Amino acid sequence: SLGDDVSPGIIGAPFSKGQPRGGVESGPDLIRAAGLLQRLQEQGCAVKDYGNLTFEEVADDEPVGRVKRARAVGGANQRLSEAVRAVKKDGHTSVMLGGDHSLAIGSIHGHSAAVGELSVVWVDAHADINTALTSTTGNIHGQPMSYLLHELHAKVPVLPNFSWVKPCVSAKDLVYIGLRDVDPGEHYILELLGVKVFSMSEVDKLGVARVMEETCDYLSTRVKKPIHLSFDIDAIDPSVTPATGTPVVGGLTYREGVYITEHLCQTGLLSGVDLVEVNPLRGQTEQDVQSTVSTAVDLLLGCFGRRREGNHPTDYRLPEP
Ligand code: 4U7
Ligand code: MN
Ligand code: MN
Ligand code: MN
Repeated sequence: SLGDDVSPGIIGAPFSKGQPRGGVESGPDLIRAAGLLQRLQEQGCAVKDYGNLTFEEVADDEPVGRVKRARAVGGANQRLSEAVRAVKKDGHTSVMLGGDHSLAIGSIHGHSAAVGELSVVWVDAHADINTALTSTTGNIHGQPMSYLLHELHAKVPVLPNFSWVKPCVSAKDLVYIGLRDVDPGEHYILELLGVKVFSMSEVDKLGVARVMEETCDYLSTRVKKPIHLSFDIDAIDPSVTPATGTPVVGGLTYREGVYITEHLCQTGLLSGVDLVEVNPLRGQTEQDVQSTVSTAVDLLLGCFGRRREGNHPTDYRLPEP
């Protein structure tokens, strides 16, 4: 069985200030309460829970230009970066439970600080590559990739509490899957940098199996780098995962989402995972929240060896009559 050779190290990041809606800070506890740790153990994973990070209150976090809560977001991500780095140094596959997607800054930065150059697979309805200056909302959860890419370094102002962030990802090592709500400035950046994008149109055209084949071919044409998967739950269709802050119609099916995680697991290169933007306060009913959270759990199980055909421990023996 898969699973016995990988050990997830779980970090909860109950942080919401990369966007305006409360509730997303409950994500880590909800995902744990849905049985993530037990389910990972049942499938043979030696899982370690590092608990939830705590974040300092920031007084007078006035907007910087249009950008909101820069000091809080910068401080939280600095803390997260250190935590992810430590989990990687302990030998785990890091699993960051958000929280909003601004947390990808610290998660990817810390992952890269521990292991060096990474491939990043970003599964999302959105590209989250606005710079502080192209963003029309000022919400940093729509900007994380801009702080991480070498190629955008000269276009990104240094916000307060962001001086520790050093770009650590190359545009050629980034693949997007599931895009369907991309701002004009973001679309310009993606084209300018030649970033590999499988929007929902490509998923429709090629099917998810070819998308994943092409994703892995593309990422492994040069050296095989450890993979960081940053999974925004809003990549999945809101009929399945409605409890999220920025839902967009026309998303991935549950099966397409799970297939992506199964495929990345089978590469043997998955080294860090983010699961972000689960917000129980954005669900209309209890069922909305349940469906969103249990999909998040299933995506994470797929990352760590769960196969829909079934699994069994390598030392499984039939009982003798
Ligand atoms: B998420 C947006 F303008 N692009 O920048 C922005 F449409 O982490 C949305 O993917 C960002 O959920 C969504 O605010 C961020 C907007
Ligand atoms: Mn999104
Ligand atoms: Mn996102
Ligand atoms: Mn969102």
